[in-house]
Amino acid sequence: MPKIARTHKNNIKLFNLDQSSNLGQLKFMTSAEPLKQSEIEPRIIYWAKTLEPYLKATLKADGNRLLEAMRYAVLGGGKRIRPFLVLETAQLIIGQEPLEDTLAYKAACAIEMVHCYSLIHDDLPAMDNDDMRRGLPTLHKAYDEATAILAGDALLTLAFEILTDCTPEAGLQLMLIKELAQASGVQGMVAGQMLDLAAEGRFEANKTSKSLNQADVIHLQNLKTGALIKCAVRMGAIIGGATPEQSKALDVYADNLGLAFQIADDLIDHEGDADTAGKATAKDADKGKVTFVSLFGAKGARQKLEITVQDAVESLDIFEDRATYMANLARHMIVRKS
Ligand code: GRG
Repeated sequence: MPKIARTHKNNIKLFNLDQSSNLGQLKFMTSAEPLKQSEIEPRIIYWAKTLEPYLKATLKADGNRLLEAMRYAVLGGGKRIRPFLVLETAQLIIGQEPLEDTLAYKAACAIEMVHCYSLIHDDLPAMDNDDMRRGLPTLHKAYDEATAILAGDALLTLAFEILTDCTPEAGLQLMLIKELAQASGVQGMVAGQMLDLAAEGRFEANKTSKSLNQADVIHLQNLKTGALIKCAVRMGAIIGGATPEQSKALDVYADNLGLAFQIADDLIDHEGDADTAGKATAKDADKGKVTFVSLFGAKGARQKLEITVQDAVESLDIFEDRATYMANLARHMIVRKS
């Protein structure tokens, strides 16, 4: 494996899995009042830390180049937001702390693998052509393009293999497989990526970017980013055995969280610095991309973010103070910098 020095100091600070987690009860607030970064970080680190052994066990090092590349992409940091959502939602419904549920951890591994595959492929020269990801050289820079394509392919298929072995209950297995397949492919993330490239004018003879309206941007982002975030919450709800009323509330939460996540991402691209973000910023404007910032301006995008976070928080009312961490994750979108 190529020796790459980890250069992104903030990544280490925020997601150092060896640091001891302060799991004290987080403050519960009913408004969308933004959190300080530190108020949700312990919980993000907690789930990331408990997930890590499962990821490492699934991707055991054996000197094989393909597997090493997959390990580089998966084990090299990341906030693990989608696993957070699977595990936190399952725990919310099951009501057991700590969560002793191998199924939930396997589902969390599976969705993180799909997410990592999407990042590898998104960074390729044919897509977004990025050199940095999670504060490290992107996979095709650290290895080569062919290995990066194949590592992405292998992660995607491995995700589904994990789900075929996650529970003896065949019906439950199939529900999880269907959720992840629908969210990842032609009805979800891949379709969103295709719309994104089309909006850039990639498939036009003159390569002119398209002018999208707000509804177009929301539709595109719901598919590209929102579908997998919603899938994470839905997988947690399925594993926990949520009631129809709980599932409905969680769907509303997930829709708003996905939107808030994307608006925050647009603001990071517009205002953030590459060192803190762990990836190149100021790319959207250069490409003439229509984003929430280009549609509403930075101030307007921030207002929309706050309203969306408020909606996400309110959708959790039926859980009273048991959904504090999930509400706080939504509030975190207002201050997130990476
Ligand atoms: C190539 C099939 C295919 C899909 C690509 C997810 C995606 C679709 C592209 C990523 C481009 C991007 C930056 C989208 C904005 C939202 C997003 C998914 C950000 C990255 O997710 P984080 O912040 O990443 O959760 P970490 O590194 O923390 O896991």
